[in-house]
Order: sequence, then structure tokens, then C-alpha cells
Amino acid sequence: RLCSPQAALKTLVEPAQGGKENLKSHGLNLYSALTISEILDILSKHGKLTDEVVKSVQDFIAANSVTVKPKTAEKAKPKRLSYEERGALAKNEALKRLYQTMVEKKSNLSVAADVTSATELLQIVDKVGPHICCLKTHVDILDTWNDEIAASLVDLAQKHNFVIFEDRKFADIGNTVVSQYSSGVYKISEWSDIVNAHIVPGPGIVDGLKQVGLGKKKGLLLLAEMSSAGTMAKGSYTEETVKIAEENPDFVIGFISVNPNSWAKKCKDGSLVHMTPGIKLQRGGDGLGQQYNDPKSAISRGSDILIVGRGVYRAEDPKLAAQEYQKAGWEAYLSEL
Ligand code: S5P
Repeated sequence: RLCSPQAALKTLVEPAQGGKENLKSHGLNLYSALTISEILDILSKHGKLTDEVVKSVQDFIAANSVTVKPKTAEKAKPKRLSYEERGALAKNEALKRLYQTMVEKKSNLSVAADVTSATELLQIVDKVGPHICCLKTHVDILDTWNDEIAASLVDLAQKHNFVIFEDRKFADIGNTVVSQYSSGVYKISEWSDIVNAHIVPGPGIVDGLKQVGLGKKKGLLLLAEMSSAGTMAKGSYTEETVKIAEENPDFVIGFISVNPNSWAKKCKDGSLVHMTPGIKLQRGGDGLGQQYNDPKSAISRGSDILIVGRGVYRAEDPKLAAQEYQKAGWEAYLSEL
């Protein structure tokens, strides 16, 4: 039925030039009875085409073939840097140590041991210690505090290999935070590796904390976002934390954040860590403004470290719960690489 070679070529050249892929992107599968090369073979075998024409058609197809990417194809997600790679970029000792601990222990879990009894705190920390990269404390909620308790906490950090983050949320002028960080009953700078601060007062708060912490190889997290309902830490406030962090790469190690993928792309320093509170395997709230997200979706939103409080210390078996959160967090991280 292919009486005219020209007509046959005219019909079949179209699909050969990426037409098949083009149709596929619209959900249509094209099945060719014959390919253009087969047609050329047959026609030239029967003397219907000269070698010259065959060659010119082949050249034409080669020159005009295009690979059409399906319109519906998803853009490949950019690869996320591993904790090892982030650690290699880190400019701060405490941050390097944190990433190293995460890799060694295969843990991106930070337990917030918010119990009010110092004795209970030490007991829980000894149980969950093997599963965490970081212990988060609120020293001012404890019933008692002294140098021995501080020393016991540091011993546990060495025994189980984790860093200590005192969640002090400094929020005063530079001169005042110098004393709050180094002095008073708690002497926070002596036993904690990491502290955090609000940027409400402006960059002077970082200068003050840095004066105390930098020489002691400590690190500072800025509260870029909060997990509580109605938080005012959003938009331009959050963006300001990025600016202050990048101005202090020797001391600021990262952020308290909730949805960093939505704003942290503006941050050029790839080493900065994102620690996320408000994490529970069962989503929901606590009736006092806390909003919970599950480990997998927190990690997929750009979080690096999951902060879990009641999900662990209120569990029937805190050790088992910590193990569960460690597994969930690490698997979520691996799936992002
Ligand atoms: O935005 C925040 C910031 C922090 S550091 N939301 C928070 O909940 N936190 C802290 O994380 C909070 O102070 C508490 O220690 C922990 C969350 O505890 P959970 O019991 O709700 O898991």
C-alpha cells in the first residue's frame, strides 16, 4: 500500500522526530507498524529509493531528532548533603562535634528531658543516652541545682557521647546576657555545649553571648521559628535570623526551626543545623499551644535534628520510646539523601 515513497516518508518522519515521546507525555502510546529505518530498507531493496535519497533521509532524521522530556516529569529534587558533608563545612567546634556524634551514633534525636526533679533527670538521661545525639535541658525548671549535678550531667554526656544544649532562650541586651550565660546559680557556659537566643534585641545579643562562649568552643542556635500556635517568629523576622547567623559563622551554628525548606534556601552557609521541636509520632497538640508534627514530615521539611520531649520522657518506657524516635528520625534522614 506504500505506493509513494514521498507520502510514506511524510507520514512517518513526524513520529521519528520525537513525536512518540511527545504523544506519551499526553498519555498516548504510539505503536509503529514499521520504523522509518525499516521503510527505507524495504524501499531501497526494491529499487524505489536511490542510495543518495536514503542517505539524505537518514541525515535529515539524525539532524532533526529531538528528545522530548515528558511535560509531567517531576524535576529531580536536589540532593541533600549528608551530616558528614555538613560537618566538614562547619566552622564551629561544637557544630562539628554535633555532626560527628550524629554520624557515629546514627541518631538525629535530641531528647528534651523536661522533668522537674534533678534526680529523675539524671536517671532518664542515663536510659536515653545511647539513643541521642543531643540532650536538651531546661535547668531553671529543676528542683535543685549545684556543681555536682552539673558534673554528673557532663559525665553522662561523655559516657553516652552526646552534646548538651541548654534551652535558655536568652532574649536580653548583650551586656545582660554575658552575666546570664556565665554567672548566677546555673553558670550555664560551664557545662552546656550549645545555647539558644531570640533575636528580638538585635545582633548585640549574639555579640554578648559570643564574648563568653566562643573561647570555650560553644555554639549558639537562633530561634528562627517556633512550634507554638500564633508564633510571631515568621516572615521577615525569620529572614533576619539568617542574616545574623551568616554574620557570625564562627559562633552561630544554626536555628530552631519548624519548616526550614520554606525559608532557609536564602541561607548560603550549608553547614548550619536545623533543630525542630514539636515532634511526636502521633500528631496533634497539648492544649497549651504546642503543635506536633511527625518525624518523617519534619525531616522532609528540612529539619536535621528532632527535639522530642513528652513523646519520650512521659512514655511508659522512655528508653524504648527514644529508640523508636531514633529509628524513625534516622530512616527519614536516609530517605532524603
Ligand atoms: O518553638 C519551640 C522551641 C522550643 S526550644 N517549641 C518548643 O516546644 N521548644 C522546646 O521543645 C520546649 O521548651 C520543650 O522543651 C520542647 C518540646 O517539648 P514537647 O514535650 O512538647 O515535645
